[in-house]
Amino acid sequence: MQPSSLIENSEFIRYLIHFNAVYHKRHVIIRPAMAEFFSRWKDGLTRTSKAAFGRLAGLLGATEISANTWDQLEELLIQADLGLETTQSVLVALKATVKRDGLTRASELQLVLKAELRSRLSLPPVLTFAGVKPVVILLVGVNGSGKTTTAAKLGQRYSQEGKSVLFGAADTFRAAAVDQLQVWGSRLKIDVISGAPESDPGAVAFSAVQAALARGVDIVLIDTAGRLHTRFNLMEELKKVYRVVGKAFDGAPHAVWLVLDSTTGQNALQQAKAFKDSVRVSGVILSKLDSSARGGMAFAIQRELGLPILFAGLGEKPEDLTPFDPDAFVSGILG
Ligand SMILES: Nc1nc2c(ncn2[C@@H]2O[C@H](COP(=O)(O)OP(=O)(O)OP(=O)(O)O)[C@@H](O)[C@H]2O)c(=O)[nH]1
Ligand SMILES: [Mg+2]
Repeated sequence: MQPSSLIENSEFIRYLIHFNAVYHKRHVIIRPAMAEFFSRWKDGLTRTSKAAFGRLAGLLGATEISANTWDQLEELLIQADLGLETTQSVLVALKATVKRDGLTRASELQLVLKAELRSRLSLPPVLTFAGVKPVVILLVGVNGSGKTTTAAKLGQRYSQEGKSVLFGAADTFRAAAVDQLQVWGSRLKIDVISGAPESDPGAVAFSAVQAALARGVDIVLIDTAGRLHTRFNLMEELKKVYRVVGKAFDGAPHAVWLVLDSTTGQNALQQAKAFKDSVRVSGVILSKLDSSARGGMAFAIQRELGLPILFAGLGEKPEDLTPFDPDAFVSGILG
């Protein structure tokens, strides 16, 4: 996505995109060393890389570029879950570059492909929360996508940055959901605001924001129940949570982050469209990239939804969340 279309995403931008030097400094301190950082991405993306791009070296060997090269490349990109539309558009762009630069050898395609894929991913906006307190972040997504784990990961990340954090356990649907967040809360020393089982999730979210206001907390992470994007009533319930949070604190939620399970591949696009239609989704978190062979869906997310990918989940532990890095991602999947 181009910066201009990011800027159109105005509500989100109002609070979150701000190139702030202080944040950059902190960010660098908590980031692992560069080599470790890249190897983490590489390890995390092994499955996608092996499943789809493993054949790339063989395909782009010493031969001349032929119709067969294009057919095989097409097959490979579809297999990597780039989706039909994105695959076609990548191929059109590659053919144009090959023609323009007079390339004839298949081996020369590797770099062109890398550059083309990289150009389709944008750097995540740098997130700062200057002037907003508390920043209210709603985590949404289908069942089991990784919302609660992501809440824990974000909680740890923001705590380490020196921010005070509060969890709102607005998943009142699943009996064990509150316990799960409470376990994370006690491990990470983050308080959890919860309600009675089967109570109204909007009421819990409201209480969490009120508690954060009263306590002067910096960030409230509201975990919501997993819901199928096709279930009308559940999506209406989510809209209500969104509205109620706004009543507790004007302007909230300041971010709605959709947690997408990378292993679902192209189906994640349908989910994302439905969530985007219901609540103002401002960014995507790709969870489980480490156990996915379908990481190529990231390209379609950016192309078709115009949503920034903010973070990637590369494991189950709280430290296994990293800001989305397009360079590391492309290098990782190309192996
Ligand atoms: N490998 C891996 N596993 C993950 C990641 N994120 C979450 N998981 C696992 O995925 C499973 C589901 O995670 P949850 O955080 O409970 O998902 P959820 O969206 O809160 O689920 P519901 O509340 O039931 O909708 C758990 O076993 C997590 O440990 C990730 O980035 N990598
Ligand atoms: Mg959950």
